[in-house]
Amino acid sequence: MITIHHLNKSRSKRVIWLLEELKIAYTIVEHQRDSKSNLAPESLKLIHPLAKAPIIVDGTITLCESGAIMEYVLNQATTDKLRPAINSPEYYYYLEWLHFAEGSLSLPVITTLLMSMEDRDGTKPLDGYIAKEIQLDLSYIESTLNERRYFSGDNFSAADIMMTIILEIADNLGLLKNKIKTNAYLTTMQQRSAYQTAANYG
Ligand SMILES: N[C@@H](CCC(=O)N[C@@H](CS)C(=O)NCC(=O)O)C(=O)O
Repeated sequence: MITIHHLNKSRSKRVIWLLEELKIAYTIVEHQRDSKSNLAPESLKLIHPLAKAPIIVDGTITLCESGAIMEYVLNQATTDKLRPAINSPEYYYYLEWLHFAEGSLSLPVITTLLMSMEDRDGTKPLDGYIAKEIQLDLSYIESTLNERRYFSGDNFSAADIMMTIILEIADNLGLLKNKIKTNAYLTTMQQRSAYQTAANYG
């Protein structure tokens, strides 16, 4: 059975909602935000190194990222009613919006939220937040690449294409210093001939 690690006032509402729509059984483990920092508690870190909600655990699978979890849950469902048929025009609209929510919209919305908190109560949620988040993410990437050759395992996948391009920006900003595995991974990706064809376009 799927266990949802739920953080109050968080995106894990998406997962509960989806499971309810699909009438799939689940259990919830509740985690409470720290009353001062509003951040997730240590208990969430014990479940996944990123300590971000939602996280689900189902047998040997532990998964974070709400969009990935939506796909996981839909793959367990006996009906495909909440995901358009692959290759239909609606499927691609579906994919675009599924990724848009976290890939594009969330950055400006959450940044506005954090900035409004600064104005409201004089705290400085942005102070150190970005640097801390980057280190958290880059450490997670480094430890993943320490265990796996590619992001999804032994084989190159589209996930590597998605990750390489954003990691190059991080590298250009000097954020990958001391990230030995990540730097080696980037070099390997940049040696692929298809990458080089794409890079020739500037
Ligand atoms: N892109 C991630 C975002 C995860 C995320 O930032 N979750 C927030 C709650 S909505 C969180 O755990 N915040 C607590 C913290 O950063 O300590 C997703 O869609 O799951």
